Amino acid sequence: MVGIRALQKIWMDGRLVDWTDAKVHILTHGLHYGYAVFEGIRSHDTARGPAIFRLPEHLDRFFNSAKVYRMTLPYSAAQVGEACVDLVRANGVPTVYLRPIAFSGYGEMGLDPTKSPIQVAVAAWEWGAYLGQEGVERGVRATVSSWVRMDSRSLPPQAKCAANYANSGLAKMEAVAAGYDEAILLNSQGMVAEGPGENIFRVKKEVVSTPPASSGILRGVTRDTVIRFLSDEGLVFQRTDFTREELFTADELFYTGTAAGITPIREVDGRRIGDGAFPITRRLQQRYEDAIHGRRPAYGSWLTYVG
Ligand code: PPE
Repeated sequence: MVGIRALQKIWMDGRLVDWTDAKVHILTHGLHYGYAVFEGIRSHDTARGPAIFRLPEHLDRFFNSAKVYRMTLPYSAAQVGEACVDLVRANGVPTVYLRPIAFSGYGEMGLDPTKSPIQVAVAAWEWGAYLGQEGVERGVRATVSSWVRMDSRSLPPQAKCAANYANSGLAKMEAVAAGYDEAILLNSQGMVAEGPGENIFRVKKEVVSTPPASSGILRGVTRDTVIRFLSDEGLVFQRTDFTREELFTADELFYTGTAAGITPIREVDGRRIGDGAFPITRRLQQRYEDAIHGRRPAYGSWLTYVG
């Protein structure tokens, strides 16, 4: 079963190749040891054609992730950004998810990746709501994972490395096997960290909070977007740790992410969150939809038009 519908092109090592030709050797180093860093970016349709949301911020994180892993990319951020723009244009589909990835390629085996060449690619495909359209509308059911989020002493969560997603995958599979939509991971101090592929926000008595970067999370671009929205909405916001029980007693909870957008969490481990109305989450969702589709001039600088 293949869920992904092929588009025409993929950018690979400096050029656009046909979708079916974007292949690697089975001894690709990064495939064996998880030595790959990646990004997830979205482009959306706007009145002025397709626009990529917060491309420079994603590129910045991409190159920071590479730096943590001593990876020197054979392309500049500007070149990878151009690859994203060229790819959206070449495929002719305005609403896509973009996946830049850099990884240790075919060269040597063994744990030192610096002996293998670094390959870079950008793929794009159509990806609907990460937790389903119904999840965006009605909210999802989450469970606190028995798996602990890895921390910066083991796998630095702020670097978006493929290896981190083994931890995410364990949590995700556990949640789905238990009949939930998604997991919430605690950090090694027992405080709430994030979802397997999303940041998390809590609303209590009109105060909105999210765990700080020091809680061991990926510093999400959507998280940053929401923080800006909160300031523009005049809402009280704090970066603060919170506990598992503070999830249960929240008035509203929601996930944020490029793939997930802003997705309400309506239940955590059998406890209904708030009264189910989620007024602040709904306002933020609306603002986000407007921003990504170019309907809010105040956020116009976040859009890179494909032309
Ligand atoms: N935490 C994690 C662990 C994470 O993977 C993501 C993105 C976020 C937070 C939110 O970051 P941002 O997208 O910059 O707001 N997860 C990506 C999906 C991973 C997947 O392929 O599955 C994404 O949303 O693109």
